[in-house]
Amino acid sequence: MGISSSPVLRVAIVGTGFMGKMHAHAWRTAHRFFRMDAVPELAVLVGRDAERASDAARDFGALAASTDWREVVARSDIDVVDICTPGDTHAEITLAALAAGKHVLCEKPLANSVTDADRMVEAAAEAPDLVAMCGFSYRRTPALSLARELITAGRLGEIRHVRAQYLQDWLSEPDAPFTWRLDRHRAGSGTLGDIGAHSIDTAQWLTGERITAVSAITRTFVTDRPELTEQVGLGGRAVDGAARRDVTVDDAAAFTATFAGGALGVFEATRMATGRRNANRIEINGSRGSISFDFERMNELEFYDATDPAGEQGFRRIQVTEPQHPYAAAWWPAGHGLGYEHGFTHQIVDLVRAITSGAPASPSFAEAAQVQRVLAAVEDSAARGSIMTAVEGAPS
Ligand code: SOE
Repeated sequence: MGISSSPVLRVAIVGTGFMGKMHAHAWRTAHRFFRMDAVPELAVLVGRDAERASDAARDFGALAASTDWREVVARSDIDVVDICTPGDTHAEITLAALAAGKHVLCEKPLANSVTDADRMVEAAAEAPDLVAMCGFSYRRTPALSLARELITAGRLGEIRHVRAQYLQDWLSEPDAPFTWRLDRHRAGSGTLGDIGAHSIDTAQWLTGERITAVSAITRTFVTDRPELTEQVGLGGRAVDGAARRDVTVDDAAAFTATFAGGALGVFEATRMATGRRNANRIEINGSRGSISFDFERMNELEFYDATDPAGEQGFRRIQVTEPQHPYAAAWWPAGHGLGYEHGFTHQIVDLVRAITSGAPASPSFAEAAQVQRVLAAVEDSAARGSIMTAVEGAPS
């Protein structure tokens, strides 16, 4: 037994891309800043290409590399399977991992279809002793966690408006190369499922209300792109004259929404908002106040309290770095701030604590499947001329 007397939690990450790298960082960091009843060990990193998996294992701090996720998932010395692959593989890997008695963390969106999402929900329900969480990491940004505390405490009163935009621009260039995120078979959808899913989850989680119906428009502005030569970050490089491949997903989505409690929602998601690198924004207006958040200023939350004295009302900018703020006490002194990666570390902390305490993890697969139903309703509405479309299973 080393310095720590805590048991070891042996983790297998499947996927060596952006999310595999980010999750590895979170697994390496969580127990160094938060007290947990188990110490994660990054036992193996799985990738399709042997050389790339080996290099990534070295760089990400994994003890070993593999190209066979089925063999890894079946190993008796693995406790957690962390799925960081494109959506077309989520269901198959999850079902195998749960059947093998492994806890599962699965990146968002949960699946590429409601059918697959429901299969995953059912498998998780049949394994009540295992934890199954979906990686909507923005929930664990301290400012959004604080927003939820304010809303849950009634500080906004009756919720009337939800206004969410998720704006990126890494696909603005028509010759930004074709990647798996532009292939419907691999990704399930484009901007809608990639980043619109975050807005849908955040809105439902913050308000505690499900979206019940949507009216949507989707658009593909660039219909074909050059084949990728080298992956770099979210995109990559293509050689001059590379063959072009048809884009089979949306570049942008815009939709209105009704919520079960009567609120109205307006949503926009795009990866072609030139100049906006990662502007994940949400504003919620209630009868007693409002919150406003922009991830490009992720350590701040704007809060308007309509009960303030008339002459003192206005949006106050809260720096969410005080020790009493969610997760903040584990990090730096007030005012020093956190980054994108900290939400993923907080996600691992909450997952490990759910595993060691036996408490349910959130977002559960059932919550993530509800996001999947909204995604399906958005695509259905857009395909039928933006007709208002009910979200399957939502309260009418
Ligand atoms: C790409 O759009 C992406 O990496 C998303 O896939 C992530 O979920 C989001 O956190 C950042 O942007």
